[in-house]
Amino acid sequence: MGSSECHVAVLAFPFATHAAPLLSLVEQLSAAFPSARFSFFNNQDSNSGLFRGRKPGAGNVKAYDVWDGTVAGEALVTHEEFIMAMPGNYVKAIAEAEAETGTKFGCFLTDAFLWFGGDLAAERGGVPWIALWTAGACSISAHLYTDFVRSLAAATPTGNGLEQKLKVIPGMSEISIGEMPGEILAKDLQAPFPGMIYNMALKLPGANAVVINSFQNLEPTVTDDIRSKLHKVFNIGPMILRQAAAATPKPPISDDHNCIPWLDSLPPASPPAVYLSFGSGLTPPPAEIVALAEALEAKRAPFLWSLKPHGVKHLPEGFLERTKEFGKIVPWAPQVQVLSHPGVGAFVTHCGWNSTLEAISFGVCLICRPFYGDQQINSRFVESVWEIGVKVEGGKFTKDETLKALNVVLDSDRGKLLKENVVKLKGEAMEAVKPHGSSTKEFQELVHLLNGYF
Ligand code: U2F
Repeated sequence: MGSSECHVAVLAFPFATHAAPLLSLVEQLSAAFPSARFSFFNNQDSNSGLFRGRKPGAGNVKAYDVWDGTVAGEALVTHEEFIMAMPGNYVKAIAEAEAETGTKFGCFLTDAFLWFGGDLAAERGGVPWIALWTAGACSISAHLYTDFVRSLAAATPTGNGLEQKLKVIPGMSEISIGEMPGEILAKDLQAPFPGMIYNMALKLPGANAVVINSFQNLEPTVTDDIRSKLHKVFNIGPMILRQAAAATPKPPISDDHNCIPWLDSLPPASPPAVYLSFGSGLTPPPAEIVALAEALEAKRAPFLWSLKPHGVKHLPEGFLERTKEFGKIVPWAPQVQVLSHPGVGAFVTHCGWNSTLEAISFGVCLICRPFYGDQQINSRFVESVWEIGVKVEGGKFTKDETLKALNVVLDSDRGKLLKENVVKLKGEAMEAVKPHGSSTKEFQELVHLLNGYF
């Protein structure tokens, strides 16, 4: 496909789980457009993780490092410092790549956070700008209504009114103002992170298309509404299931800490296992690690906990010894394989979008403790819209509230209903990625659109 060679600039945001879904999209597109070239701009740290084990220059995807503000020997910069180096760091690397190849980029495919993709495309004669939103339609909707939400928040008396539900935003009637991403309610919209997100909300309606890692039946009302605000929206997820259904599925992720054999070794009569993980970068505060540990010890259900060493050191004394018969703690788990294991019955999570979608894809109920960004909205959808899990009461892990949530999900009639709902959604996710499913169709429409440009 693609009559002539097109050179696509792919601009990744190097933090959290942003660059990986973008690379996954690029791989799907590069298979559809074998004669196109994809230059993947990202910081060195993220590129080295993402491209580890690949032959340099293999296929039609090539990684380029953008400067991230570090000077040799210095610690990695913060997100804020990186954002302050933008867009100059990308502009410089793009100019170097264009000089190296002698061709201008004919398309920009960027993480939606990188709002300047549209400007770079316009500077090259109005070539297309395609943006990938790595979270759900529900959170992009929130950003597109930033000015409206801020005006509502400003009109509420201090502190009160943040519980007001956003009934007038289609599909968001269960979400309260206080559950909006912090960047939307930020005092200073010029600060680096809120500024980047606000610019994104202003610029995205100018993108030729916005691609979302979700599927139509998951958020139909929200999606239909954002379709009316953006040029084109392509819901092509869950990408993790699309990958599994692909002709050449990815090799399984390594299981360095033997999580799967451990799950396999649980006796058939054992209660369902609890899996705990808080995404790529979060570790709950020490008091919440203690509360979680106390709840797990009291519950005595098997548990697998992805917890970094700096979190392990806050576990109560003797906890590891006392729980060694039924618990396992690892610094990193092959989460997708864990969630697809039949022995897992509950997922304690921060509700990052990838984790939420992975739980849905494999039919596992969630216990949510959101921290920042879209996580509050995702958790509210989990509890009140899809009814596939519960939020921890009070917003933080305490022993009693965690135990209560575990009991609801694992051992109650409500838990059975949540399980039925998540299994139903899993079925819809699997339908979406079938050859005639909605996400497959929308991916083909994206390819068709790009074919017109390339
Ligand atoms: C940010 O996401 P995070 O990286 O914090 O969290 P997720 O979106 O849930 O993605 C975590 C990924 O890391 C994998 C897991 C997910 O694909 O399978 N993983 C794993 O394989 N093993 C582990 O032990 C732990 C995790 C942000 F914080 C969120 O709010 C956003 O929704 C998200 C997307 O924009 O980015």
